[in-house]
Amino acid sequence: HIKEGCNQLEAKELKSSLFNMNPYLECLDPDILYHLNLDTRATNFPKVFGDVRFVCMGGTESRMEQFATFIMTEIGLKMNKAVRLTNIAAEAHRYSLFKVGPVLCASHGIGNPSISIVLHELLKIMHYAKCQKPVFFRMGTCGGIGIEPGTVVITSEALDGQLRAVYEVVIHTEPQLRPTVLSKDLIRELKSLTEPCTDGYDTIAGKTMCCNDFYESQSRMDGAFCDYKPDQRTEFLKRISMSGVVNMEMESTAFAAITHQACIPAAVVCVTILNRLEGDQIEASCERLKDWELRPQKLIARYIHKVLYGG
Ligand code: R2B
Ligand code: URA
Repeated sequence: HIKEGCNQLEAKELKSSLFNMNPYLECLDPDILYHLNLDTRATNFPKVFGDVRFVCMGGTESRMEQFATFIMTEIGLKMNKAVRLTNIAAEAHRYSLFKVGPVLCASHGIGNPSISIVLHELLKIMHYAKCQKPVFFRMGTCGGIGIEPGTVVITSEALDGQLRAVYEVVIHTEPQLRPTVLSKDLIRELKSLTEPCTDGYDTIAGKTMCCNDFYESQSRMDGAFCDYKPDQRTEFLKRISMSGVVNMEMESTAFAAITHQACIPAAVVCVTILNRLEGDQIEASCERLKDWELRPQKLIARYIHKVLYGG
């Protein structure tokens, strides 16, 4: 379904509220957003998604459904309690997508490849719907380095496994390094919304190392393979800690680079679920993990509430 004349399309900017969008999108009719089970012919994007101002992403489908329900009451939208929110992307069986007024909640799975796919499709939703100045958040879990489990970390810089502030994409066999830039204003704003005395836990800003694996790349000793010794693990964790890294997770570089490429302000807020200086296994109970996972959600909800209603 390539529109006539588009085979020789000159690269030109589409009129969009986003920057650097693919000029060839104009040639697609429809454009099928395969992983979200949406297409531009079947769905009126401006009508369905035009009012979206906040896109909130997190790893799992259930956490994003929970956040969607939570944010609904936070922003004062009412729904019959017996009715469950609809997962718009359910039929695709890959990611979940919930819309609560101006808030779009999407799951992203594990790792940069997974989040990058859904980010491409979410950005195309923003583009086709002509959303004005959306803000993106990733809320998640992470391993803390030398900090109390349960601490919330707002990422100041997203670094890759080589401590570079880049997201590497290999295109036509060539690595391209895309800068990972997060919004300094958002970090400041989020920090200002913490309530250290009443929250009962710390919220700090610091560098995040984004790894392509949970086990070896994060220097765990409990993976199926392990070619290093405990003292090498300790040396690695201490070294990255000395360079300002306070936590490790698996999506922040793609998230920061892709949102930056579209000039979208974005922030990463993760709760630490263990202190890696003390171990590798996640020993916290399910109840405790559930409680910790709410912490990034609460902070982002405060931000959304403030933007929508002030004070
Ligand atoms: C944090 O937790 C997940 C791995 O367990 C991964 O998605 C991440 O970034
Ligand atoms: N997620 C990670 O990627 N690493 C951890 O240690 C915990 C959560």
